[in-house]
Order: sequence, then C-alpha cells, then structure tokens
Amino acid sequence: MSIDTARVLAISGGIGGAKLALGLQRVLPPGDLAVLVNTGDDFRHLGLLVCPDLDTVTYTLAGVANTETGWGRRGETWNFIEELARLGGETWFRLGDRDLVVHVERTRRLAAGESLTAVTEDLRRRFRVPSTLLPMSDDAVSTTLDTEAGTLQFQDYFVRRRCEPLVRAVHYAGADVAAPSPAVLALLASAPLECVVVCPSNPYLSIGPILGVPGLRRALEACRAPIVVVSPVIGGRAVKGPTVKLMRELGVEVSPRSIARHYAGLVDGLVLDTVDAALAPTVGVPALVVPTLMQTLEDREQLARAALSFARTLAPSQRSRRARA
Ligand code: FO1
Repeated sequence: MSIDTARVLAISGGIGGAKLALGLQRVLPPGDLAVLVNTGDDFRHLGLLVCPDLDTVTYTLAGVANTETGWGRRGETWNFIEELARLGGETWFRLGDRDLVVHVERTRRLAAGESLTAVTEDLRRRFRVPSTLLPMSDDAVSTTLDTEAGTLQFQDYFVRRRCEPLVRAVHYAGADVAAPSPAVLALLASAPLECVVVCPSNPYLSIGPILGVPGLRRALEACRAPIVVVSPVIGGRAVKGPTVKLMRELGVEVSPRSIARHYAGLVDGLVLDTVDAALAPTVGVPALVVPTLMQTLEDREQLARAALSFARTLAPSQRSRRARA
C-alpha cells in the first residue's frame, strides 16, 4: 500500500489493539488504514527475531489469526515445538509450525540487510492485508520491567512468568536512541490523515514503547489530525492482559482519567465504555461514551465507526498549533 493514501492511522500493540485495527480495516475503504505497530515486545528466541505484535496485527488483519488466543495462526500444527521438547529445548514460548516460518524468514531477510519495515511490508502483501503496516522503528527497542524478581525482558515477564512478579518500573531500552522509521515519518508528514486512533492496547507495555521513541512522539504531537484514544480499562478492569495489575503496581489510579493523563499532550478525545459514563466529565478532554468491549466482529466494526465519527467532531488539534509555535 502506498503510504500517502492512508486517511486513518491506528496505533496498536498486540491482541487488544489488533481487534480494533480489524474493525477499522473492515469499515474503511481498502488502503485508507495504516497501522503503526509496537516492536517493544520483540525478542531473540532460539536464534530467531520474534515480533509478536507485528505478527498478531498481520495475522488478525489477514483473517488467519488464532482467535481463541489472539496470537499465532489459526489451524496451527505443533510438530516443531513438540520435537523441540523431546530434545530438551526451550518450549515456554510456543511457536507453531506455520508461525515459525515467519520468524525464520524474517530473521533471514533482516540478516541479509533488509529493514524491518521492508520485511513487514512484503509479509503484509503476501498475506493480502489491504492496510499499511508500519513497525514503529527499524531500530531495536526492548520493553523491560523492574520487578521483585529482578529486571525482566518483556516475554519473560508476560509469558514465562505470566505477569505475576510485582512491577516497580517499565523501561523501553533503546527507545531514546531509536529513530522513527522513515515510512512512519513520511506518513505523519504527508498522508491526508483525518484522524489517529490509539487502540485499546496496554498504555505502559504496548503504546508506551511507541511514544518512547522521541521523534515519534514529537511527530504525533505535531500531527494536525485529531488523536482519539480508546480506553483499555473498562469499569476498573482491563479487558485483557495485565493493564490493571500494572496500573495498581505503578501506583496509578485505575480509571479512564489515568488513561487521559497518560496520553496528555496527545489525546484530543477519549472513548470510554458505558460503565464509565459517570467519569466522562472528569477526564479533562472531550469524551465519547459507547460500548467498547469487542467480543464479536460486529462489536469491532461498531467501535471503529464510533471512534471515526467521534474524531470528525474534534477540531484539528490544538497540539499542532502549539508545536508549531
Ligand atoms: N503468549 C503466551 O501467553 N504464550 C505463548 O506461548 C505465546 C507464544 C507466542 C508466539 C508468537 C507470537 O507472535 C506471540 C506469542 N504469544 C504467546 C503472545 C505474545 O507474548 C503477546 O502477543 C505479546 O507479546 C503481547 O502483546
């Protein structure tokens, strides 16, 4: 997809964010959606570079994702991991046979000198995804967590230890020297973007690394299109994953108010669930109250339509005037 046709930019981590990205893709004309994806979860495993959020978004938008787990491929087989177990290899991170092909091929092509953006674009094309998929950076950024069990790499915390260790701080190693990918900067500078939608991914683990790349945050702040954030917290509970547990451990009030505060300087409008309607006047930015729990494909499309029409009611953001001042 050519960068300069995108009218909507979604910013997403893995599972939860990919659901809304799919809703947006289904309600927009082909080519109108670009998805900026977190790479802070990426890690080297068994000698391969694994990019979970890029793969989850690619598989979800291609319609080949395992919808029970949210990650990996539908109709997967597990010969590789079962044989690896027999040989005493590391099997805590489960790699299916079809999924493994992407890790092997991506690792080979990166070693041959291709950028992550180029490999991602080729995989998107081969999986017939109509939307543009953009890694946040071609440089390595690794989310690490300071916990009671020491400093952990993201997948060690998230998968191996099932998010159990108490977290004291989250870091995005390498973000401060990482550059936004040229494709992302080109899109933010030249695409006729009507809005940016921050999908309901974990603000600290999935969206945080993206905003932790200095050039990226600045480019988003200077973007004229309104930025709409969909709250990942509903009624004091996270829809999926460790968001609420993490907020409590980081000492952050578990409410949409904290989400608005986390994105201060970027957010022009917050979408919150009907159970949080009473909090709408307290979030400090224009708020849209709609059902945000996405269980069916119809839910994903409804939420996408609501976010897009909400964005149209928001003036071009004040941020850009401030940033240009
Ligand atoms: N998550 C798990 O909880 N267990 C797994 O064994 C696992 C394997 C896996 C393989 C490929 C992939 O792309 C994702 C995988 N995930 C697994 C999910 C992954 O940890 C998360 O999707 C993200 O890193 C968080 O969004």
